[in-house]
Amino acid sequence: MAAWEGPGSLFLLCVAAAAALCLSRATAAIEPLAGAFGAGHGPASLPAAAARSRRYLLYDVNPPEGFNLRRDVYIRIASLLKTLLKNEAWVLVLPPWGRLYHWQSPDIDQVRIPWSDFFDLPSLSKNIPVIEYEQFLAESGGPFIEQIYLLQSYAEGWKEGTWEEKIDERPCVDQLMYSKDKHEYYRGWFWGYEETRGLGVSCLSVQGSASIIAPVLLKNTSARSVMLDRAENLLHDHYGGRDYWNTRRSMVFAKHLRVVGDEFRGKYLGSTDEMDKTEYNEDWEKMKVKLGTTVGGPYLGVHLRRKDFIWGHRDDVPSLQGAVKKIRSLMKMYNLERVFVATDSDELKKILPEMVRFEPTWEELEIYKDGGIAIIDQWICAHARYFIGTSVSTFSFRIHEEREILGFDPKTTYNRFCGDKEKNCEQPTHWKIVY
Ligand SMILES: Nc1nc2c(ncn2[C@@H]2O[C@H](COP(=O)(O)OP(=O)(O)OP(=O)(O)O)[C@@H](O)[C@H]2O)c(=O)[nH]1
Ligand SMILES: *[C@@H]1O[C@H](CO)[C@@H](O)[C@H](O)[C@H]1NC(C)=O
Repeated sequence: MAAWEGPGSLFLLCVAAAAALCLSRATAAIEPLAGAFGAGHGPASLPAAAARSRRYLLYDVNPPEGFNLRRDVYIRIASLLKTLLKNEAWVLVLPPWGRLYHWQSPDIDQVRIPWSDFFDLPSLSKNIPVIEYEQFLAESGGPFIEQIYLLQSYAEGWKEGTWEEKIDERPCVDQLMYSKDKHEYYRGWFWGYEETRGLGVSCLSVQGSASIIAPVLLKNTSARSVMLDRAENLLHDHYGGRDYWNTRRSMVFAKHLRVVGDEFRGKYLGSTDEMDKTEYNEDWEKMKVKLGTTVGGPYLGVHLRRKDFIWGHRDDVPSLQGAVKKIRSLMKMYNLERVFVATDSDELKKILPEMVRFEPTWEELEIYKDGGIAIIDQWICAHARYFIGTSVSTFSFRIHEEREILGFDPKTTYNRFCGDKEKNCEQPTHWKIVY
């Protein structure tokens, strides 16, 4: 109990009695704080009174989804948060990382990972107010989430040709991943925080973009903390628009990871920002490089996704020999002597011995974790003179965006390997950055 004592003394009184009642009374005191907490205010600058009255948005994503799709869901939720902020003071609670299917390195603890291990929090805060889960526990009064909405699609599906945005409370379609304990609290997977409990769970069928749920959060519930589970069911408010890019630009990688990537470039790839004349500003709001002006380091950047992609997307993924052939031809064409490869398999090295790879020591892996190593790989690929990725890999898509932000010529970015027998090898779409 000690973990959540303190500011939330009200909760202590409530636990034994009808908690939900106590909580709804507590939330009735919320005063609308319109304008008092717009985007741009870091959470640290909040006066205590405002911190007490703001509402908390939490979310989670379908467990099998990978790191890079989750980064995309963050952008959708950030857009929802901006909509909420037009009416009330809300803060986004960053869902701790962990238990991801791809993060399989043995013997390292990979749950309850805070966002600051991977991203620069002050940068995120310049876009929307965010706090880590631990801060939520400290300031909201305990490990309780008042209302959980499980998002699902409509049981009846949607009739072809009649797309409409809608949201309704509906019976849960799938078996609930939450179960009631003997105190009537909901237990479930809360990012590895076993003491966290939910007070209410209901299912919402949803078909539409993220902000469609804003009226529900503002009007249908007075819960102070609301979690949207299976948040990937919400679509983008406006994919590729200015708001999308602002959020994307605010997702600056944590400095310690960028530093490791930069040192590696300097040491093994003959590439530094000075030598490459790359303009970089840590402050994403000041980062606005004209497309096509960035040259990058003297190496080819490759992302070759293997593992589950070999059986998942057969036609559009090359054989190893096919990939090596393409790599060698690109090196020749762009007159590059070095090639950096980011990949989730060890197979390529055997037939491309000259390739450079970031191979962490055990200690590095323990510190940066699988997610951090993936980011270092992405950062190095993002600085290559020419990049080629894997078809429909969100890992590759995130590299495209990083290069778009850095100001590379789209021709050097939106490229992918073709399957050996692929007839119509369509190249990735250029999503032009909007400021
Ligand atoms: N370090 C490193 N990890 C990789 C690489 N490729 C894939 N991975 C790991 O495998 C995961 C791939 O899953 P995602 O991040 O979802 O990206 P994706 O390639 O689109 O895969 P799916 O979304 O599962 O279809 C990454 O998060 C990494 O953990 C790579 O080149 N380098
Ligand atoms: C929200 O409340 C309105 C008005 O009471 C109601 O019509 C609507 O169905 C509710 N929506 C959800 C998703 O519960």
